[in-house]
Order: sequence, then structure tokens, then C-alpha cells
Amino acid sequence: MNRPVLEGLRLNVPAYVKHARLIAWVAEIAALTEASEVYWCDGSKEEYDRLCAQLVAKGTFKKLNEAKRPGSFLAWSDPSDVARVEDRTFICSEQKDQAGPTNNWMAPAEMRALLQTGDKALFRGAMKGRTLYVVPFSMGPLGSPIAHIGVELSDSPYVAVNMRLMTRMGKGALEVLGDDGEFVPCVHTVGAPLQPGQQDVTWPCNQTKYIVHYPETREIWSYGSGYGGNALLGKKCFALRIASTMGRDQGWLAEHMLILGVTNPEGVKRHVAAAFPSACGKTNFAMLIPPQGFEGWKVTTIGDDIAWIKPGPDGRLRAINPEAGYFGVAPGTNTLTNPNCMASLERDVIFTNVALTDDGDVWWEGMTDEPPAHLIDWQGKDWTPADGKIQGRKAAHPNARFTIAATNNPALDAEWDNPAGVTIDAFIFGGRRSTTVPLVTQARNWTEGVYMAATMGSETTAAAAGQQGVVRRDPFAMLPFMGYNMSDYFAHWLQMGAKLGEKAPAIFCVNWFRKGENGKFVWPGYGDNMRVLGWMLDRIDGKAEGHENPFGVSPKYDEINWTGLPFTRAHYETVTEIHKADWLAEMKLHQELFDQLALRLPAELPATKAAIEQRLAAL
Ligand code: SAT
Ligand code: MN
Repeated sequence: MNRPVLEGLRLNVPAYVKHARLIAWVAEIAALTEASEVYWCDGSKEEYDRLCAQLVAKGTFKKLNEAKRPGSFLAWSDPSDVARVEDRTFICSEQKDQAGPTNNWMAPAEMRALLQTGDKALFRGAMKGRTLYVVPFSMGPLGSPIAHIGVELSDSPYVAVNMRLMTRMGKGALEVLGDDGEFVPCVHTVGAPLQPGQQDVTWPCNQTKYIVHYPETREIWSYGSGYGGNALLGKKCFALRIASTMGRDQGWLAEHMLILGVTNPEGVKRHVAAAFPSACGKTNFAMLIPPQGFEGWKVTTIGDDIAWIKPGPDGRLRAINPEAGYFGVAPGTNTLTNPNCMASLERDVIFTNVALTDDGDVWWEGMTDEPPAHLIDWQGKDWTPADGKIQGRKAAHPNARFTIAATNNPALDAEWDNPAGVTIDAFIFGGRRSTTVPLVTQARNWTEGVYMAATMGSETTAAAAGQQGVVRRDPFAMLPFMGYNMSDYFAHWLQMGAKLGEKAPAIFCVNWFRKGENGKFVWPGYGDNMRVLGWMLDRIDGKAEGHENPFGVSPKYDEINWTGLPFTRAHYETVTEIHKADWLAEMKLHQELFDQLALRLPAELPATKAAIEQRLAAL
């Protein structure tokens, strides 16, 4: 085997690596970025512990109190690098209309000049003074027919250790790859080369950021950020943007969906996949504990963020979670809203941008009613409750996160690692809407369901940089994650439905976030979402009649199990009422989306809209 040795740089290829193309690519990127060293991750616990210890020595990680939070660390990012950067995210397909009007686009040759080939290309010398970590990973159970392999080359040890929790990372993935297997190449740099003798900072990054995807060649290049989906390239970049294009070409779906199992007291188990935008409660829904009135019911987690879905041998859809861990939002999480999550966070956690307590533990807004008397906030400054109350200064960043292995979750589904996946009985789509959209509606057919998902709106959250709380269209909760033309994606969904026929899952649209006149959420949410889920299962089993409205079928008040929840008919009215004026305004927003996507929009969608408008007019 040819093991190239670059001038002055050893590639350090371990004996077990037999993939010539992989080795050649690592050599090429090491040369381009002028990394000072190359390290191949094997994914072992020893390696994880060693890298974490190095991060502690560098000051990137603080080791948390071993008695209170064993095996856990806290990282604080640069204040400019705290969320996904949607305006710096590009889909560089050969043709602009392949990326479509909802994506940033640049011609591949132009982008490559900027990043790789030009004299001042950003990746040239970008890893000077840093180690290049070779991070092989499998998205999906090792060897699953639904899984795919990626290799991330990153100069961030923070990325390497997070990838070990978030994916099946290391030797196992390389074994699946063999000596000639296909992999998605992912190149990542924080964009902060070090001159000889230059002191490093604890969170290196660059003000300039590029998160770039080449769908035709299935490559990812990420520059300048070390945070979350910008840097952990298996997640949004591969498992959604690149995988969505693979799904279009190969007849499957890559979706921004949690997957949960729900078992009734008779032991009958169903599976649902639910799409919500970032920071709208996917992790909470996936870990839900059934409330009073649902004794003997059990909800189990297969995934909390992403689903890869393919038709199985019986013609029904089967889904896997391509990830192996959770990168969840910390603020708002507590023992009442999500006890399973709090239990998952007891040990072996990497926290990012939460606050540090005086006894070496963590705190975030919403963890307890009363904040501790003193904290160090996510920017390393002293914080007391008065800072929160008087100045509104947050101790934890609103997009503060935890990274944990899925195996930390006490509600982990027994099938979560099954290479064949689980059969999907229903899809749920939900946005964050303080008005207009009712608690739950079932689509009368697949096309109506695709319409609901396509026209979904949601108020923006801290998960992405930019203004918060503004309603935007977020089709299928995929707006920031679509790897190709949104209209073609709608068409792909319609085609999948036609292929599935009678075997297609039911489709529901939900809104947990409607507010009353006092500006407070009316629906209690969290565990009580089980009541809505229960109605959906009744619908699937033909046990609930519901009633028709212009958009589909909604529950009658009495069809929901209210045991243990004082939720009156008047409350119910507040979260289910359809205001004609609101909906006439909403339909205009649907039209704006359709105008934007007009060029390749499937005719079924405007036709569905016209039918809804007719029914609305008759209200
Ligand atoms: O993209 S991230 O993984 O940083 C979080 C999200 O938006 O879901
Ligand atoms: Mn997400």
C-alpha cells in the first residue's frame, strides 16, 4: 500500500486503514490546509478521555464536579459563534435552479476558487499550527442498508469528541468502509491558523463563515465556525442537506424528524415521525412521559432530530435515526418538562454555553424556579439573579446545548439501533405559532398532508443566528436543511405517496404553542402532548370520528382523554378555534411561498389551496 509522506508531515495512517482513496484525500487536505499533524480517531473511550483531558488543559473544557456531574464538561464558545448561520450556508449545485429559490447558491467553480483553489483560498494554510483529526463515522447503525458513511477532517478536537457521542465514530465505520467503500467527504476548519509561538484562544473561530455543500459530488466544506450544525458535519450538512439529495435520486426521504415508539397497555406498539423546526421541542416530544390518564402507556425514543426513511420489503415506510446521540437545547429543560432528559444529563455530558455554578455544576434558565445566588454566565462573567431580573441578562445562551450519547436516555427504544429501522404509522408536522393554527388536524389524504407540511409556518428561534419570533414559512421544518429545489422536494413527497398508496402513513399537523389573550401558552404541552398523540392513534385505529374543518379532521372535545388535566371546553376552544380572518391572511402567506416556488411547484398544491379556500369561504 502506498502511504504518502508529505514533506515535513507524516500522515500517521494506522495499519488498519486500507482505503487508498481515503488516504490520498487526507494527504491532499493536509497539504492544502498545512495542518501541523494528522491524527486518525479510532473512536475508543481511551481516546475520548485523552482528547477531553487535552481540551481541559487548553481551557476549552472545564471539568465539572465529578461528584455532581460525573464524566462531564462545559465549553463556552466565542460570543460570535453560538448558532447555525443560515445566511452563510450554501448549496453549490451546478445549476442555480437545482438549489432553488430558498437556498443560497454560488457556482461550484466560483466557490471552489474561494475556498480551495484560488491564491487566497480560505482553506489554504487554515490549519497551520493545528492537528487535523480524521473522524470516520457511520450515519445509522453500522452496516445497515439504510446507513451511509462519512469522514470529517477537522482541526477541532471539540468536534472530534462531540462526533464520538453524536455518531458511530471510529474504527467500526472504517471497517464498514473496507478498502474501497463510498464515503461523504466533509472538511471542517475553525479558520484560525496559529503562527509559530502564537498562544491559542479557548474557542478558535473566524468572523468569516462558509457552510458549503456540493450536492452533485456529495462534498461538505465548512469554514470559520466551531458550533453545532455548522461544525458537526454528520448532522444537518450530511444527514439532511446531502442526504436529501441522495433520497431524491434513490427514492427515500431524509427528514428533520424525531422518531418515537408508543406502546399501549395491551402491548401494541406504533411508531410516529414528527417534524418541527429547531428548538420547538422535538427532544421533549421524543422523550415524553405519558401523564395521568395514560397509565400503562409507554413512549420510547428512536431519534430526536433526524430520520432516514425508506420503503421496506412490505411496502411500508421504515425509519432509522442516523445519529447516535442528541445535541439538544438546554434552556427550559427541567424535571417537570422533561424528566427523561434530566436523567440523561446526569453523567457523561458535554455542555456548551450553559452557566457554571459555584460548586462546579451547570445551570440554565428554566432548570429551577429559583436561580442559584451566584453563577458564572456563558461568557465567563459573574451573574446574580438581579442581572437576570433587572437587566434581562441570560446566564445561559438561549441556544445553549448538551451533547449526550443516545444510550444515556432511560427512554431509549429497544429498536433504536436496529439496522432495519421501525415501521412508521404516522407523520406529524408542527410549527411554533402563537395564533391561527389549531392544536391538531389530520389531513384527509396524502396530498392534503403534503400541503400542510409544505405551507407550515413557524416563529424563528435562537437555534439560528438572526431575528427571533418572526413567522416564516418553514416547509416540512426543512427550510434551513434542504439540499435541493424545494418544489422538487414537494414533488418527491407526492411521488412517494403515490408509490405507497394504501400503505402510506397518516399525516397530522399540530401546534402546541397557541397563546391566550394574556400572552401565555394555553396548551400545557410536554407530557400532555400524549393526549393529542392518543387521539391520533385512535384515528389510525378507526376509534375516533373527529369533525371536518376546511383543512382536515380535528378532534371533538370528548374524543381526547382529559383525565388528570383541568382543561375546559373554553380552553379547548382557544387552542382549536379557526378564525376566518386569520386564515384568510394565512392563505396569503401560503400564496407568497407558492409565488416564490412557482417555477417547478407541483400543480397538486395550488389545487389543494383552491379547495381549502372554497371551504374557508363557506365558513
Ligand atoms: O443545527 S444544530 O445542530 O446546531 C441545531 C439545530 O438547529 O437543530
Ligand atoms: Mn434539528
